[in-house]
Amino acid sequence: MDNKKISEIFDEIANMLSLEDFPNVRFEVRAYQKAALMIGTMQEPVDEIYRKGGIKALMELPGIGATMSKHIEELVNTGKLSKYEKLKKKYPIDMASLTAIPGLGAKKAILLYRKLGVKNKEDLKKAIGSHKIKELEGFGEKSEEAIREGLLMLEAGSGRQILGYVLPIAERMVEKINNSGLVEKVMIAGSARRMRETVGDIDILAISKKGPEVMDFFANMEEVSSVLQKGPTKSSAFLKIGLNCDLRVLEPLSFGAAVQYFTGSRDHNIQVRQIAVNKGYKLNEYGLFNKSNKNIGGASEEGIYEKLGMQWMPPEMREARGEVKLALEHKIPRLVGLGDIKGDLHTHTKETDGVNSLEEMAEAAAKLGYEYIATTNHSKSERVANGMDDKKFKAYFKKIENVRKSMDGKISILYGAEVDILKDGSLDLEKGTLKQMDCVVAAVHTSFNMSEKEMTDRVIKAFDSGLVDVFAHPTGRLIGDMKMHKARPGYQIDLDKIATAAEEHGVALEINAFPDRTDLNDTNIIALSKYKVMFSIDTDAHSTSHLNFMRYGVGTARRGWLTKDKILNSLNLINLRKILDREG
Ligand code: DGT
Ligand code: CA
Ligand code: CA
Repeated sequence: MDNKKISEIFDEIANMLSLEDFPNVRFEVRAYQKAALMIGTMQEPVDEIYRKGGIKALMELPGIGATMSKHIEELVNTGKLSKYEKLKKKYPIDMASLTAIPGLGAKKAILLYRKLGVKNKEDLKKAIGSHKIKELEGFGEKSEEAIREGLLMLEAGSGRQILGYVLPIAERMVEKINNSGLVEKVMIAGSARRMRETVGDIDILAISKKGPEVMDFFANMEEVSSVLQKGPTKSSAFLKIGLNCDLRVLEPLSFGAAVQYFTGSRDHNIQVRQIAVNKGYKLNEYGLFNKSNKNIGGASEEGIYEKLGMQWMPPEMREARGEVKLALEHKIPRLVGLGDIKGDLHTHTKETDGVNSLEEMAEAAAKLGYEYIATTNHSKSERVANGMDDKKFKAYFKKIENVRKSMDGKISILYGAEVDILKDGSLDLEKGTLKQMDCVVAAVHTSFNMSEKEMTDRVIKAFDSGLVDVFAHPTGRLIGDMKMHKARPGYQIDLDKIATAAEEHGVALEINAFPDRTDLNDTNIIALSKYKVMFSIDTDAHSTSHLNFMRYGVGTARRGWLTKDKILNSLNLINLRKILDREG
């Protein structure tokens, strides 16, 4: 059973439990929500962790206690969970589908069930169609409209899935194919190799002399749900995660051309093919052919670009945004890489809505080779996230001092907050509290429905305080689909004005690496690269395992062509401090 399914079951249990009335039900709901979040955002499959290390290994996972471990065991072994089945009998509602709709939470879904008998999306559509929802107490016209729009938004969803969910699965499949001993080489191509924020299908390429055996192996992989097409050189399967996967087996001499072709993007390929035509060559997925129709392509993609007089470029750049011209001029920049990242400036702990302690977060960051980590918990307005007031921050500061000592120089801990930018542009903590901090991350979490001008002014007013170091997830949009968040369009904001003000005040704009945010995204970054503003690539980790999301932020930065000198957290601590310590 894959992580997504387990996570969904825990989430549904949480939803159904929240309707129950017994002492401490809130804590139990919270435990299921936490477990759902942890498993839904984990990069390793829990069923494998259980099979390898049993209950003990499960209990070591952040946010997973004894009860949850037993539940996972039951799910992996029997495919079912008795607690879940019992609750489902009591509340026969398709909560997962209903609560996935933006604008519809568990409480409202239950009310709709009780009052109108709405059990699933079909029933909901009927209720909307007959305008019965707005008549209900606690709903009204606005609420009905919000649900209707949410439903439309969800159904318009393209069937694409987020990279942070797909890539680890694709990588595991590649590893298994590699370990089969049947292939000489195997790799991921397509949008996943280009680190696009969502993936439509997975493309895998292999070199092998044993095509039919490779395809048998592929067809029998546990990730595969059904085989759609099976031939000696190309097979397609529908995966259990709900995406297709294409596997192609190639000759060594065609591999370079195939890698180039299937990495894409399509628009990039069209431009590259034109370069080949101009040289009197023919380029397709089988090779690069000269005038006498000889394949001069070879095994590597570098070879293809070289023979076309082009510099090789990172896959993230291949979106037909001017990279072909740069490659012809041999001016491809050296993009920022994961190895350039020296720390994470936006992380949470269990003091608010995270699951790990500061010690655990700092240890995990040190293991990643970081020089520093900023601990940036929510401020008081974020009540659902258990945000802290000034007094709590001051107490937390003392705690940081102790953890700093216990870290014994392994890593530096920067004291910070993710402070809310309130509706009027003021910050949710006192000036004195914020001044004491090393790194102030500011964010908009409320009143999304302002006009573009109001929102832009609100944020710039916060910058004017001179206290903000990083502006978190600048557009507020959410792709959704990763249990942490529901899909949501961003608020209206003028990013050009924001970048100008950020430049003036020395505020870095965040590239939030949490896979269902990726905010700023690639197109935002490209649009803003004309400004001198710095970017901060942060994970927004709510657990130690989320610190590994950094690669999605780096991928996004690379898709926006960013070089290291534009990245705040590529600076070493001494240089970072010079920027953070400036007086506002
Ligand atoms: P996806 O799957 O929608 O996330 O995006 P891709 O880029 O992985 O697209 P996919 O899987 O349809 O095809 C993989 C690559 O194969 C694509 O990036 C470029 C290449 N390709 C596919 N169809 C065409 C085409 O009609 N013309 C050209 N030049 N290349 C194509
Ligand atoms: Ca694809
Ligand atoms: Ca494909």
